[in-house]
Amino acid sequence: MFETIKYEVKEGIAYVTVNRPKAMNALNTEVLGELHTAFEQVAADDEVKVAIVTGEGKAFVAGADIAQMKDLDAVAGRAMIAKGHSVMNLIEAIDKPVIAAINGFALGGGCELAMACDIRIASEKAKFGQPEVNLGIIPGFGGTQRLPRLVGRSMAKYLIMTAEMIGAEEAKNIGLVEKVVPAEDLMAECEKIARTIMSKAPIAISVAKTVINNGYSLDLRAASALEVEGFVAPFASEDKMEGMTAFLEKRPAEFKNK
Ligand code: CO8
Repeated sequence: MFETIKYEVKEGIAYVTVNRPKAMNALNTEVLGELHTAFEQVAADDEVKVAIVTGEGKAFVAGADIAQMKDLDAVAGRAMIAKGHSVMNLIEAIDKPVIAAINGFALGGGCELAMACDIRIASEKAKFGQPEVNLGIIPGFGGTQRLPRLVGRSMAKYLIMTAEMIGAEEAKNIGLVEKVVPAEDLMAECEKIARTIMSKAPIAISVAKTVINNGYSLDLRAASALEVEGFVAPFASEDKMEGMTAFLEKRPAEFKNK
């Protein structure tokens, strides 16, 4: 059903793999459209609890497709940017965690795709950068906004203005990724994290994601009000009763998503 990505669901995990290895998994309009459809499926499918997004071959995603972008005028460029933003915003908006398994180059739109995910795990072979200024443009899939929020304004300006490519360890040091693991352990580590998350109360996970994302750009008072509102749903759930009862009875909790 998909041409440029692979989509598979196994044991509660949706695997979304960008699959244009010959073009370093560059994001053209077709890939963006298919990613959008895939994440709509992630959102709609009750079997899916967590998604893992990765790239086929030696790149995670080496950016937007330069061959396609080259001949776009400003109007078409704006349309492509809107498509990119709708994918990144959808990943953030769905109430299930999305883990980026960054296997290789995460450049430009690829770094931006990773940044839209909730958790970033990098192979020690991964490389990161926002090289758009080399091409005479600026980041266009959220990089000017998400990168400063992750690594601070100064570091974001440094990376965007110099177009420097950094390795996985440095990405971890500046807060761009959470963990670096040997290449061969990347998927197992992401699956381990996914399973850990799946062992928690789903309602708590989804409300935590929503409150963190929606509150992040607000002032502290307004953001705290969001937490108060978000707190109520899991607090009134059967899973809250189960979680607290299980603790007091010294047994593992069995959550039922209720
Ligand atoms: N777009 C299109 N094709 C690409 C891209 C890309 N981003 N990256 C790599 N490719 C292609 C190459 O052209 C090459 O094709 P071919 O085999 O036909 O010559 C093939 O993939 C393999 O690439 P290389 O031979 O270059 O492989 P290397 O291992 O030597 O280098 C790199 C790998 C370092 C990843 C290198 O390919 C590279 O620098 N790629 C470009 C990275 C880049 O500049 N990314 C930013 C793009 S701009 C962007 O993402 C802006 C987002 C906002 C978009 C707004 C839309 C309007």
